[in-house]
Amino acid sequence: MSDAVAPILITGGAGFIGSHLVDALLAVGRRVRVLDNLSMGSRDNLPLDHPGLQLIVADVADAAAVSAATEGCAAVVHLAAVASVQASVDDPVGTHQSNFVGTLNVCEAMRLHGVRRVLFASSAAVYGNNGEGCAIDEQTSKAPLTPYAADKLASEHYLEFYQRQHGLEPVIFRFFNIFGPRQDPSSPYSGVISIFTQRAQQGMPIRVFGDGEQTRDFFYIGDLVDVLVQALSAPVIEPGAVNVGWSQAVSLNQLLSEIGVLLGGLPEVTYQAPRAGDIRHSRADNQRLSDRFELPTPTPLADGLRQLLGR
Ligand code: NAD
Ligand code: UD2
Repeated sequence: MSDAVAPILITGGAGFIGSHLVDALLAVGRRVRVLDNLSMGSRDNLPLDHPGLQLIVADVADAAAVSAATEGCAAVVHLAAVASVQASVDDPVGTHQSNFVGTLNVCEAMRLHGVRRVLFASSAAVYGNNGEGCAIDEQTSKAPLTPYAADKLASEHYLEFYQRQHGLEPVIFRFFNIFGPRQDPSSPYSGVISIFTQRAQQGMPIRVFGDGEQTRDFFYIGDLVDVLVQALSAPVIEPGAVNVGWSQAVSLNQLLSEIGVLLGGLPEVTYQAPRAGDIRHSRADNQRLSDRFELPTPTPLADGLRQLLGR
């Protein structure tokens, strides 16, 4: 089956990032197969009546299910993971099944079925606190501080082993802080933008952990999907992971100010103790990203927030 008609497998495709990628691929006529256990993702995120979409409700820790889903695919985008750092601290064994064994199952399935291109969602978490206060490049030494981060880094190493040993073509992305519609705000550990915008819209008090001067490198989901689609068909895969960020530091206080302007005000904002292990400044050096991909014009934070707030 030619690659042009073979489906793209997206593990975790019913989630925040995955479901936007599903939309983008269907829109250009690609067939998509989603494997997701719906532990966080939802059917509501997917156009289930679209003829080009197949949803397989299964666990990436189930090797047979991953193998069956991978057979006949042109490429894999491996997004499935328990994305909560806190969950990995509370249940390292359970989350390891999703966040590492899942990756190993994807590698094995691709080897078995001769599928070569795989995009992998790693995280800036692999850097720990290293590089804090300056732009973090991909050579920054790794210091995974949590089981979540350790599983992401281990997954990177296994993908690179399968590249050397079995000819896989992994594109490893280290996402900084992705935001946009469908990012689930329901957990205290959900993305800060999803939490702040939801609570501001509902007039519920907002809690800032720290003084609000901590900064993050926010990257809108539409811009990320643009890059992922390019990476699926890039003719050449160069070695080495790629940071995904705009190299722009935005503080939580700046974020709150932007939300306040868009909504015409904010609910009560309280400043509490910083979270244990919280990183104060996180900003990507994105030179490699811009060298390897045609970056879209960055979606300004205010525009991304408008999409979220429906304004
Ligand atoms: P998400 O929770 O919305 O998506 C993850 C999806 O994986 C969900 O649909 C969930 O149901 C599914 N899933 C979880 N465990 C599974 C399992 N065992 N088997 C099958 N499916 C399973 O989160 P997201 O923000 O879309 O994250 C996607 C990927 O990007 C994750 O790997 C996450 O670690 C990574 N990432 C995200 C960010 C960010 O800012 N959103 C930052 C760094 C890395
Ligand atoms: C993000 C990822 C994490 C990991 C890490 C790597 C998410 C949700 N988190 O963690 O998985 O990849 O990046 O660097 O994708 N905050 C508040 N109030 C709230 C919620 C958050 O003050 O109600 C603060 C929080 O303490 C932190 C900042 O906002 O200082 C950002 O928190 P986050 O969880 O959105 O993202 P981060 O960078 O801590």
